[in-house]
Amino acid sequence: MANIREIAKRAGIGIATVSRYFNDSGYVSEESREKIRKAVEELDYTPNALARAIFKKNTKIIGLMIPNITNPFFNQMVSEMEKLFRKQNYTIILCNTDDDKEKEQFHIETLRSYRVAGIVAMRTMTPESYRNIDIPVIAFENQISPEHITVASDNYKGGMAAFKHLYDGGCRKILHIQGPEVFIATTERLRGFIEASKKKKDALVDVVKLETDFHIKSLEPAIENIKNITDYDGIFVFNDISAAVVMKHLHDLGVRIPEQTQIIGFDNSFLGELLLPSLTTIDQPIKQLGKITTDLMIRLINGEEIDQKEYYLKTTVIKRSSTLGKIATS
Ligand code: XLF
Repeated sequence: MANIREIAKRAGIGIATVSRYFNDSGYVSEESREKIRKAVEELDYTPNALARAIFKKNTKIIGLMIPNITNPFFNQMVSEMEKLFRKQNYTIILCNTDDDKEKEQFHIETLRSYRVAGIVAMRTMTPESYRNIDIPVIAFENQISPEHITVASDNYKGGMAAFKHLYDGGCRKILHIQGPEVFIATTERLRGFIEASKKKKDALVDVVKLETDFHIKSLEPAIENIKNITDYDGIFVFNDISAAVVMKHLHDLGVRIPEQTQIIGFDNSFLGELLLPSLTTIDQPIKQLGKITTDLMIRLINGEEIDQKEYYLKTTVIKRSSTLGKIATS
């Protein structure tokens, strides 16, 4: 394929002029324009949009850092944002970090070299790497700094609602399976759960922490290792995908859900409806989370100063068949 050097040669004018023409970055006489147009036609030249955009520093590309591409919740978040960014004529580049700091740093460098217009950093493991870059960045869940915008669900209230729902459904020996501390969202869910449980003196509460890479193959043994899991009449699992694995494990042990043990997850990803029994869960409002994140990003790209830095969206109990409680509290 022809390049601009060949165009310049064919048109009989300098490369700098041809470059100015393609980048719309300075004066080019009408006579030269005509010669360039003719050369472009003769050589069947298609200017490289990315190269041009990089040069002009105005790519219509957003980098989306996704912590775990196998998790349905993040699939749904990304689909929502991709749809909304596309409506604004932006394309996304999806970077899977696997919650790995080095992988994430590598992706940040790549996105910077592509001169992306903005980055959405979901559950970042390396907030410091975003602090001094000259691209708009929005954090989802784990914060970057007080100056950066953070969007998340109200995980604290969601944790409270999960406890209340199990308690209202008659559970008195309740286990919370907690996510890793580096996931701020799950630490907030735990905090809400504990806070709500303090008000109910007749409830016995235990917490176990899961530390795995959160791929199904690693989740299974981690959950099988939880001691005395059959002692509880209610289990709040920190996300839907882990709740699905807990349900499978209990099923294998012959535990009836919800008669013997009630289960509540967190996310309201599409997975919950497919399980048997279907999973009661705390809804993270995926559509609104996606909308607010894309809207804020477009505003930042347009150079707007946004004073409000934190956006925590309301969560709701979605009652299905894995629990007995009737009242949907939020
Ligand atoms: O980071 C949290 C933990 O897992 C995230 O919102 C999720 O609930 C997704 O499954």
